[in-house]
Parts: sequence; C-alpha cells; structure tokens
Amino acid sequence: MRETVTFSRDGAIATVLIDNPPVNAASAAVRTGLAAALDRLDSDDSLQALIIRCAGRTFIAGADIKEFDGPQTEPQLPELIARIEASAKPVIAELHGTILGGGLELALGCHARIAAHDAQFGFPEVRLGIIPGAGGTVRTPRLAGLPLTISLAVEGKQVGSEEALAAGLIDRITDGALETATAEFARAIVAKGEPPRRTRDLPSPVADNELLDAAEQTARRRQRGQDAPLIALQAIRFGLAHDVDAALAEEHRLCRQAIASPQSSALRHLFLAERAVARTPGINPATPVRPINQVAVIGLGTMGRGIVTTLAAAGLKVIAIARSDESLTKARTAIDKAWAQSVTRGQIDEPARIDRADRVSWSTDLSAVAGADLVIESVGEVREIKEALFAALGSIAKPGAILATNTSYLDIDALAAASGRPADTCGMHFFNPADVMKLVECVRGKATAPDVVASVMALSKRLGKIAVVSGVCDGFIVNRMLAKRSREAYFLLEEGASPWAIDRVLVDFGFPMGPFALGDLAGIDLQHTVRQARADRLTPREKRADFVDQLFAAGRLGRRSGAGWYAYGEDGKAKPDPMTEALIAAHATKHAIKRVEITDEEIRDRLIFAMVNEGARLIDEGIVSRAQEIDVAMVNGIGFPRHLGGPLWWAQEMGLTGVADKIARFRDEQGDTYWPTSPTLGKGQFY
Ligand code: 3H9
Repeated sequence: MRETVTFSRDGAIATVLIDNPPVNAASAAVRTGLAAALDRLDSDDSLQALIIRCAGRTFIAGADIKEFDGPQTEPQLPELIARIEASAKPVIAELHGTILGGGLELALGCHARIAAHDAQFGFPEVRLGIIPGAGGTVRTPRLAGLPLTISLAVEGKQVGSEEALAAGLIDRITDGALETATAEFARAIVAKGEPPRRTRDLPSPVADNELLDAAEQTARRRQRGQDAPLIALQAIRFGLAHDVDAALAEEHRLCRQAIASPQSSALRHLFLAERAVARTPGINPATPVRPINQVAVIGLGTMGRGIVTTLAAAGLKVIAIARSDESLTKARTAIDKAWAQSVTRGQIDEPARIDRADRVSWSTDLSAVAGADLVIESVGEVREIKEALFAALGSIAKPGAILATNTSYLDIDALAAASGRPADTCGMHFFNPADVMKLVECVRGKATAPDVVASVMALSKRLGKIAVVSGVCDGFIVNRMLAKRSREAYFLLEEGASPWAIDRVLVDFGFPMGPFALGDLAGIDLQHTVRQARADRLTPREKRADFVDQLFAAGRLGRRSGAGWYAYGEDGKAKPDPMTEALIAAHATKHAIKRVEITDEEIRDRLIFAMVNEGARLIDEGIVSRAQEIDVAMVNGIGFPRHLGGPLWWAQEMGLTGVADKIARFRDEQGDTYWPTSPTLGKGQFY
C-alpha cells in the first residue's frame, strides 16, 4: 500500500512527499505525516532544510472537505502551519497544479514558494460558505497586499503563477523541472546559511478603508445573500487592526463558526452533489466512451449558435448547419460578432478567435453531418420537423455517430424510433445562453446505450459543463419543475397577486430575477409559441390563465419590444406597468374571479413548494435517480440560490414535515391535479 506521507533526504535537504489522491487534501493522515516530518527535521542536526512536495496532479488543494462535519483531529491545520513557520530551518513549498484553500495557507506559512509556470492559486472557501481559517486572510495581505487578498479570499478568484509572482505571493516560477529547481533553490539557501523568512514577520499593510468598503458593497451586490464573503472581509479587517496571533485566532474562530452555518452545509452539499451526479446508475468508469472530435450542430437559432461557440471554444471541430443561406449568414455574422466582442473585452486574444473560427465549417446541406461523431439537433420545437430530421439522420450519419436532440420537451423516444438508431439517440439539453449556463441535461431514452450516455457526459465535462442525467418526460428536470412554478405564478395573478410582488418575493428569496422579469427577457412571443405547441397538455384552468397569450396579442413581446409584463423606458429599466395590472383585473372580471390580498409567504410557498413537490415526483417516477440530480440541475440551470443548496436540500432544511403539511393544504385548496401526492416526499427525507 502507498504511504500517504513519505520522508526522504538528499544530503542536508529533506523532502516530505504527500500522496493523497485525488487532490492531496490536507486530511488528518497528511497533517500527522507532516508533523512527523517536522519532528525529524527538528531532531536531526544534519538536516538543514525541508521541501514539501506533492505527488500526482496537484499540490494540496485544501483542507479535506469530508472531515468538516466530524470531530477535529490533531494536529489541526493552523497549528501545523504555525509549526512550519516557526521552524528554525527553512521549509520550501514546491507548488504545482491547484494550490487552494488550506494548501495555499500552508504554502504561505513556508519560508519560500517555488511554483510551476502553470500553477493556479486561490481561496475557494467562500464557494463552500466558509473563509480561509488557517492564516489566509492574515498572511496574504502581508505578502501580496490587500487588493489580491480581497480578490482571492472575498471574491474567490484564482490567479496564475505570473500574477502570483508579480504580487509577491510566491518567490519563483520555473518553466523547467520543478523538482530540480526546488532542490537547487534549497541547496543555495542552505549554502548561504539564509535564515527562514517568516511571513508573520512582514509588516501588515495599512487598512485601506475605502478599498474595503468598496469590496463590501461589491460582495453585497455580486454575491447577494451569501454570508461568507462578508465574514472574510470581517477577518481581513480584524487582521489589519491586530497582531498576528490575535488575527489568526479570530480568523480561525470565524472559519469554524462559518463551517457550522446552514449556508456552508448547503454549499458543501452542492460541491459534493455536483461531483456525485457524474456517477449515475448504469454508468461507471469502465463504461466505454465513443471518441468525439467532430460535432455537427443543426439549427442555428440562439441555442444552436451558443452550442457552436461552446464546442469551438473547447477545441472541437464543428459543422454548423442551417436550413437556408439566409439563416446561415445570419448565424455566422452573429457568431463572428460575438467572438470579436470577446476580443475587445479581453476575454480571448486574437489568435484564440482565429482558432475558434477555423474550427467551424458552415453548410446548408444536411449530408455534411456524415463526418460527425456527434450530431446535436437544435431546430424549432415542431414534432413533425424533428421526426423527419431524425429519420434523415438515421440514414446519413456515420455508423456509431451519436444523435442528440436539444429539444426542451418533445418525446425523445419518438425521435429515437424515427432515426432507426434508438441506441445511438439521446438528449443533450442546453440552457440559454448555452455558452454561459453550466447545466446540460443528458436525457437517456428507453433504448439509449450506456456508452452514449457516458460519451455525452464526458463531452459535457470537456465543455466545462455539469451533466445531469434525466429520463424522458415532459420538460425533463428543469423545465418540468419550472412549469409548475410558472403555473402557480399565473394562478396567483388570477387570485390577487401582482407580477411585481411575485418577482420581488423570488428575488428576496435569492433568485437572480423573478418569473415575470425572466419572461420579458426570454420573450413573450417565445412563451406564446411554446404555450400553443403544448395546448393539448394544459388543464382548463391553465388554459384560462392565458396572460401570456393576451400580452402577445397586445404586441407586448417583452424587453425587446419595450413592454411585456413590465414597461421599459429609455433607460431600459423594468417598471411595473399599470397596463398589465389593468389586463389582469379585466381578466378576473371576465372570469368572475374575486381577487384577494396574497401574503409574501403564500407566494413563496406556492412557487417554491410547487417545484419541491415536482422534484419529489421526478424521483418517484425514476426520471432521476436521486435528490442530488434535482438540486444540481436547478442551481445550475435556472439559478436557484446556490447558498440554499437547491430546492430539495432547502425543503429538507425547512423541515419536510412542515413542507408536506403545507403541500397537503394546497392540495385541499387547489386539487390533486396540481398538487399530486408524492411517496418520496411522504418519506420525510431526501438526503
Ligand atoms: C479549506 O481549505 C479550509 C481551510 O481554509 C481552513 C481549515 C481550518 N477535500 O473537482 P474534481 C475531491 S476548504 C476532499 O472532480 P477536478 C472531489 O470531491 C477547501 N475532497 O476534480 C472529487 O471526489 P470524487 C478549499 C476533495 O480536477 C475529487 O476530489 N479547497 C477536495 O475537476 C476530484 O474533484 C477547495 O475548496 C477537498 N478539498 O478539480 C478545493 N477537493 O471523485 C475544492 C476535491 O469522489 N476542489 N475533492 O467525486 C476543487 O476546486 C477541485 O476539486 C480541484 C480539482 C480544482 C482541486
């Protein structure tokens, strides 16, 4: 069995090697091994320096997240780092991969830091609802100043070696063999007899209150609802005003307090859930993956274009196919413009733009798919058109090519049957804008082969996306759950709520925007078309709540047309519109609905519990295998507030008995059709 920590020596230079895959997290075994190495360094007079090195793909990527909820075993990270810093003999950190969280803190406690040219540094703690708790907010300002400390510890950004070196966070970068460079460095300082340089002995920068106040305002705006960035700032401010020992103690106290918070539990749950969804029943590491180098995208509307740019950015060859020269030119012009804008904004450089453009070939001829390993269909949501297309793909695509549809709600099994290649067919459902949104729903049809699912999941990861596997149903995970929220929103309008009140409640809850502002952004015309296409699936009451159709008929097409639910003035800002209120009032009068006052709590519960109930039903029906799929999909697909952990995590935190009681009340009031009973919810536990 491999040792987690091994000690070796080369003359006067000792090396401690950490080998704790996959990311060398600073687990109890790693900490114990490091403490033992320090003992040997202390007790052996012939040793004069120690190198800390990690095996595998990275230096320590942080404390071990899986140990957070258990008892704290000794030695704890802050004490271990204090021991390293206090060592009378120099300790050198050899840095490669992602030096994150407690790993970076440990490096800052060392007396020198030598890094590979492509190393990355950061404090991702805020993404876990905590703050650096082993000196990050105390040592970083002393080494690298306040702006970088804020960027890393408050905003959770990462920097590369060059930036880290320029700021003083590390001492040297090597392009050559890292081990050789560190060994040479160690020998040189031993030869010179240089004493250890301790970060704690450096002067603290002055507290720049203007900078700190601005950072606080930014955090309140950009990381809205999240406590950790503000706590990180609190630790930084304290550190600037106190001596090192007091600052370290306060930082650790704040970190432990944050670990115990519901926000941190929710964020850590999501971190693990986002990785757990990669392991889905029937798919395992031994499942073969089909090679995908060339992808054809058919249909170059908004979604198709986003998919093309995402694929090209990830280095794939793309065949972009439109139905006419006109749509092809339109799409090509739009994509070229978007790439040029990315250059202007400094997001990519000119060679990268040329590279991406070179990877895409354009065609109006469907037979161009013949060379593709994967075909992603993204044409309009018309069943007959898609079925005809899949029938054609069945005869044109090369044997073994994967046939994927980006449909939002059509029956994938029917498309699979039409293709004549059901085992090769699946869904790859992207979210708008496809180049930004992290989620891809990988939809497994009745006959989809396991290696097809494994291949599209692997591809999604390559695209920087999170793939969640869903079975076939109307709307899959996100749109199916969202449809229940929209339904309740329309019913609440009939019953007495205003669009603005509903949007406000959801924004207060933590969503980036409410359903009506979102509707205006997506376009009322689009929603009207979807409503028409789905008319046969609507209940009489849903048909009656035809506000979208009324807005469409009035030419209120949303933000683009200057009015939708809201009115948009010259400044483009959404303003509640009395015309919409009049439309809703007239609707109520026409249908003899008595509108009443509706509380914020009722709005929140109706909208969120409708999603919770539907999420539970997705588990009941086996559309997803676990609650994790739901939470990951809703956070990454529609911006369910990350710090609440996803709808099912949040419901469990609220107390599922209470949630189930409320749902039962809604069932009594609104009927079984809308609030069907879920056995999974009845079990009283999602996790
Ligand atoms: C901290 O340090 C607190 C201190 O300030 C204070 C203490 C007092 N622990 O992401 P991947 C697992 S907080 C345990 O797919 P990649 C992960 O679950 C920590 N496990 O790989 C997965 O396991 P599985 C601050 C961890 O190559 C596997 O590694 N540090 C940890 O795409 C592969 O992960 C962070 O927040 C961990 N810390 O990305 C770093 N990290 O295969 C969080 C990962 O069983 N980690 N695992 O599902 C990351 O950002 C990415 O994992 C990393 C690699 C960039 C390192």
